[in-house]
Amino acid sequence: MRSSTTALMAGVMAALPFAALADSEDPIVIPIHNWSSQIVMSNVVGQMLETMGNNVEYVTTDSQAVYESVRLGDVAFEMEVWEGAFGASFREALEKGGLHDAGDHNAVTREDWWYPAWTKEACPGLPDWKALNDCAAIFATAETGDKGRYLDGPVDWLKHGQERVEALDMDFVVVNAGSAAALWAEIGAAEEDKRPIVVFNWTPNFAEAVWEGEFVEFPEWVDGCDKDPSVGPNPDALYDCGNPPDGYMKKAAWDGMKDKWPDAYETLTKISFNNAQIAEMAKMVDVDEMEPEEAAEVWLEENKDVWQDWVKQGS
Ligand code: TMO
Repeated sequence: MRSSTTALMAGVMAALPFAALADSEDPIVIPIHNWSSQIVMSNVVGQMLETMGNNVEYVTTDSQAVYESVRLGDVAFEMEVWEGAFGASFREALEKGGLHDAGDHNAVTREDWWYPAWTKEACPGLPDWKALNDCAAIFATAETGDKGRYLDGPVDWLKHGQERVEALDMDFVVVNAGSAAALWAEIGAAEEDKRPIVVFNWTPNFAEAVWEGEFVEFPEWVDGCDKDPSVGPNPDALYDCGNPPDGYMKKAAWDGMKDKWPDAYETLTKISFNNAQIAEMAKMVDVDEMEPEEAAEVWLEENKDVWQDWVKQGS
């Protein structure tokens, strides 16, 4: 079946000397991770590529190891390279070679320690991190003794919460949530009795439309804070800075993609989502409780004007 199609294609190409090279029929493998906007966006892009005649497959992967997978061509691209969580893994893979920066989204991102608005009533010096630390006792739980509890994201997001607590000598214990859903459950539970909490959160996300809140202001991010101990206020420690407050969100592509799927690659380079669009993608799953595939279908249906110029229709 495949070989007769190929033979037929060869005949067609020979008859049309100026025809563009067709994209490969091999599936474009798209990685999926463990937060909603990335899953929905990946499905949105996958369905977009299908309208151009591409075959698409999804694979669930670790969100740090994925940069090695893109580099080796096991997956074709990564749609959400967040500076705070993945900048280090992305830069490391860039240095090894095999993947490249396929452009920025319009979105401006931030990922860091965050608290819902009611927390500030119990700790009025917020959002300053030193004020947070002086209030550590109000965040204590049975699990953390007399230290405050900080609920960090799942371990693969590598937020270095524990390293930051040590670098800044904070009276907090870092507990990793098992999933993004556990973070939302914690905020929801605390809301009932307005219990002060501090958890990992990010923007763009659905959460900003649901809960008012703020990021903790840590010592300002300086390039190298995660690589060079002398950078940041503690001369002997890494991770003694907050994450960038205006971080990028990039797309990363396997170097071989542009030869194997030239049209799909061109589409990938054109795609750029903004904060509102990304927050909406997360909301469709986390608030409206749609399945990601369905959310992607609805998003594409409702936003044709956004994406139609990005795809090339079969000619
Ligand atoms: C990578 N993330 C958006 C969950 O911080």
